[in-house]
Amino acid sequence: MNLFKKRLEAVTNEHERLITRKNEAVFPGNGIFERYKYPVLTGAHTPVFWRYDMSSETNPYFMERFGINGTFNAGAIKWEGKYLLLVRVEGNDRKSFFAVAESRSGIDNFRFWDFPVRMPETDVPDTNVYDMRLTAHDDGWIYGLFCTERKDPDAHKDDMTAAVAAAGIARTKDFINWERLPDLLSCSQQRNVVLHPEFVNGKYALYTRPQDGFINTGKGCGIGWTLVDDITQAVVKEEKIINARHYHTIKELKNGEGPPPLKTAKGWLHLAHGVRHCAAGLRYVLYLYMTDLEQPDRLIAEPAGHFMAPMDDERMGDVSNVLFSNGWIADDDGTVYIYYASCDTRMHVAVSSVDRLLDYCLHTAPDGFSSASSVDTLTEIINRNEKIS
Ligand code: M1P
Repeated sequence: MNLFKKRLEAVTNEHERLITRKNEAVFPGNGIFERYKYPVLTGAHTPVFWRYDMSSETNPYFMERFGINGTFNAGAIKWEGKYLLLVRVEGNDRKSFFAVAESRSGIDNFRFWDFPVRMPETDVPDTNVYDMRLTAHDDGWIYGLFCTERKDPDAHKDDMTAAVAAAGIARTKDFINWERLPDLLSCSQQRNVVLHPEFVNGKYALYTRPQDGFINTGKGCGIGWTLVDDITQAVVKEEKIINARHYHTIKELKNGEGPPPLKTAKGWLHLAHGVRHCAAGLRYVLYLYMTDLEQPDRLIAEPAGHFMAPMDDERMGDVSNVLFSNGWIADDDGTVYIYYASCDTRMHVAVSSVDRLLDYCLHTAPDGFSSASSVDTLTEIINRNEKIS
């Protein structure tokens, strides 16, 4: 067999094995959620015909022509009975783009659609687009809000890193055809902007993340909230911080809203990421908080510390020590599929339920902001348990 045929067969068989592999829940876990053994998406899950020129004439060595560096930070939605991920795919050239992958189970066998998303541009072309949050809004559209990154026009000519982040807004009914709306107008840079699924006082409501610079939030104190009259001309007029950063916590450096919140009988359930500095660099973990059903901008519960942090193989990747999530799906039976990425490299799933997540939020002590207060919380648990035994 010649090299082309040998490699074509090996690569195709390996790809098929990967995308048909069954996933397995990992027990016993912590009772709050179950992790799954295998990532649901990696660069190797992308179609062979994306990465390779399939012609023996023009690609006699059957070598990659378009390398995929990672598949991560995916938005998620249940659509026509299938679990869809709107994936951030990053090529070896460092550019990200969006692509849809679908699964019937939500935990395995995700398969990419044949073509990536062709996202229309505004008058100012995007250099890089990433981290889409999908919101099925009351107005009937499915919105995709994402970060659009462009070179800072005010940067010194020798500065090849200064960038500006803004919130791109697009909407669709089929995930193939997208209408691009003007970017969110804001006096600060913005990343991790998320559309609330319902109108609030007849307006569109956005979770924001104001930041002074491209990386540092600076005076931006946390996750913001703003109401917008017209989503086709969205402007941040008043911005209120609804989930603040705090000294010596998992979110002292920055935080950001994850996917759109889930509506539950006891309030809106939010998944977010928190970032702190440590000797190894930045550490990104996931946390949960809740807001009032009638007033989604009013915090009502927030367990101390992280809900999920990177562990084992999740620690390895392009940007180590990072978990990030911008997609989750709640099924009608209350099962919640939490899609999270590790180290800006691959996608995983963890499964829980609305009841379990509410129990976690409402019965885990909040942060007392000191060692002594943590000892008090622990002592109370031990004392209660002593009475049981
Ligand atoms: O590299 C970790 C994450 O960094 C950014 O998140 P944030 O704006 O909160 O710092 C984003 O670029 C995100 O894509 C990335 O996963």
